[in-house]
Amino acid sequence: MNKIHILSNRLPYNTEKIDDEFKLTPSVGGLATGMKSIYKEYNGSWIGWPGLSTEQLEEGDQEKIDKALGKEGCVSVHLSEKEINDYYEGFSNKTIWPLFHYFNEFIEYEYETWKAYVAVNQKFADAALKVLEAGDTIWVHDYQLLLVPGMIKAERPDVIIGFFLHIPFPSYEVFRILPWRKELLEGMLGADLLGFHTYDYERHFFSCVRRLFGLEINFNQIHTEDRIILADAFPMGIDYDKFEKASIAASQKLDQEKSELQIELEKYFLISPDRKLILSIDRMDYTKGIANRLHAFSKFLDKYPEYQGKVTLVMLAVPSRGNVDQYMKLKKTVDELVGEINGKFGMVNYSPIWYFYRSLPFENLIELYNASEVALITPVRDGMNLVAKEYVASRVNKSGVIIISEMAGVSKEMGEALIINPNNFNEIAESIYEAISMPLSEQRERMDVMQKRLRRYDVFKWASEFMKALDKVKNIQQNFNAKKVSIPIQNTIVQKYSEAKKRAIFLDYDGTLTGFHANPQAASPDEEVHNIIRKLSSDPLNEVTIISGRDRDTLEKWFVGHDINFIVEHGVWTKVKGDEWRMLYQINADWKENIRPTLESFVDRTPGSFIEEKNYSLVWHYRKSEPELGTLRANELKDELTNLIANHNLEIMEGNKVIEVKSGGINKGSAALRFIGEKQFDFILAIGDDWTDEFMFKELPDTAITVKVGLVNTAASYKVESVTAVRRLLKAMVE
Ligand code: GDG
Repeated sequence: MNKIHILSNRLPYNTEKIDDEFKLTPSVGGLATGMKSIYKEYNGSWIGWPGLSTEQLEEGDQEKIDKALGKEGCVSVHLSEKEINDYYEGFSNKTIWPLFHYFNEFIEYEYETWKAYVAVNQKFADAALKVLEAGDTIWVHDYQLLLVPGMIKAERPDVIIGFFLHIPFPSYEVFRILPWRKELLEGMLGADLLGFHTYDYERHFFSCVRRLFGLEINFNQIHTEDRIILADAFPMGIDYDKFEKASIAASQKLDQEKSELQIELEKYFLISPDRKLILSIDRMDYTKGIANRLHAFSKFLDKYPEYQGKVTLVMLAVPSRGNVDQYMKLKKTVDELVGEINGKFGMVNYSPIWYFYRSLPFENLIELYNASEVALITPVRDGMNLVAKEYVASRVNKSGVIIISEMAGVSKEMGEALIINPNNFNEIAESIYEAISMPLSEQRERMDVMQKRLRRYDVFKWASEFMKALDKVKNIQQNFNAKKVSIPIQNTIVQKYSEAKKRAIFLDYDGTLTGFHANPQAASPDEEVHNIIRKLSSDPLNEVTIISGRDRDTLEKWFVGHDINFIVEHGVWTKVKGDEWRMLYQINADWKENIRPTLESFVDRTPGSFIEEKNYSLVWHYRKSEPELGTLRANELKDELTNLIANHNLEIMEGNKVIEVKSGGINKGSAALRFIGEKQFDFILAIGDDWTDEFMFKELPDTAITVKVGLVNTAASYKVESVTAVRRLLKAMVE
């Protein structure tokens, strides 16, 4: 069976040395839970750092750890203190983390930590390459390992790679700030499937891919030179059952089984039954909006003094990255704010805020979820936020209200929650009021809908949906490969070529013999193209034809001295070698004056676009425009043109970053057929890249070898991935 491996910064176990042996305790996080079901079921390995630096290990320890973890199917990547410091605490947490969470002022640009990030990513990739076998799949996780997909793909193009980002993907305007933006994106594009929590992150990613690499994106498929990459939103779920069961068990505990925390909680409510708890749980991180929450809570107590003495905020802040400057400052700010608010509103038997700066056992977490009538989740940025989902799953009696920041991914899935802007303290204060005064029936209605959804789309469903998408991308790529000109197919084509007695070869120019240029006039053939065409046309058995949408003057000038035929302007003009230019159809160009003003208005409104005028067509080019605006305007223009050309014998053709209006009834297909006429060719080859070439693929006889450049659906019998591959094929024929 083909295996599925998992790769993440940390392995799903904590390691502790007891009596010279290493004891493993499973991690309880959502990722560990979801992924364990996958890698064990599919017989794969989990590759990651075991959590102790090499300096913390004595001689022989590494082998012991490897052995203990090996039994659980884990492969350790050992890291030194310096590596952890530079790659993890440095580039991952001081550069990528603030950048992806829009904290530009916190970003550090250190060449040293970037180098370490590259080197450690390579270390992870190498560890993966050691275990990967043919047909295997690997699923890489999160922002610490953005380069790994590219590194694995470079060595093992056959392996299917998934990547999931657990934090937001920022907008292009923020992402572009980073000096190493292209490298990071290139690394991610090594994956075959990219998963994000929300559609917003996905579209930010697409926008970066378009702007930084100019790649084509169709729906959610990215077309690179040799692959199709899928990206999609997979909102991560939780182990719903686990929280529900734990919550039921907690509420059924006998007095002697109750935890200290539970006893304290019950005492609190004994003082007055209309007391209420508001809960917040997060890592102490500047992205979580902890200070915002405190300001808003203070505002609430000010505005609604009747709740002083009755409403308490239980705030669990788990220590995180405590040796980083910004985190130390944050801790200080939070400590001071808590002190201030407790000082201002506290009473002898009432503290407005219970503040825990530590992590609590799972059992206590559930008790807090159970006891709190409101959950207050206020991040200023958060990829998803699982605490919100855990709170909902734990509310077995369906009471409780959840307040969520619109900046957390989870808000997209929870329309029934009270959604707030974390910077609007007044709005948060009002939402707290609304939450604690919400009628029970409404609480239950809202909770019920959220629970049903979270139960359905739990962490196991999330993982299986991702796996399904990996299968889908595998199929898409296999379909592409089925038509791809592989070495054996190329050999067959060459064989047929050499056995043939009379050959017709139709070659499109832009995107086929040569790559695209921002300025179409700058795309003249290079020496390699001249050599190929010279060799092809010097064989007396060959009829070589350049078949293009370009105008005749340009092509004739570029190919002066070559003994070849031309079919240009999509078939309007033909020139058989040694003969004059001939117009195949009687057409006129009077219509141009009616269409030109429309195109000009689009040029004015779309910076970077321009009009190219050919004898019988007008072309609007937008390759140099800002990509999203260009695509948007192209759709608008098509729409306007469709109305304009009604009742005229005109056609709109959409090429690669161009929209062309031309006289109707003429296309490369009919022109190529006319050229063949009664001649008896025993080898016909046609190569082209855009949909104007599809006419040629469709109309040529079935025996013709038709080749599409690019990965999209086509009527051609074969595909190649690039201009380079076209040249490779032609060279193989002539050599
Ligand atoms: C990143 C993204 C995204 C917290 N305190 C205790 C404790 N926890 C558990 C919670 C929850 C988890 O930690 C926190 O998960 P979040 O999703 O809220 O946040 P991050 O740690 O920042 O995670 C985030 C996530 O990845 C998944 O993709 O949602 O946006 O930033 O499960 O229950 N658990 C225990 N004691 C604690 O004191 N036992």
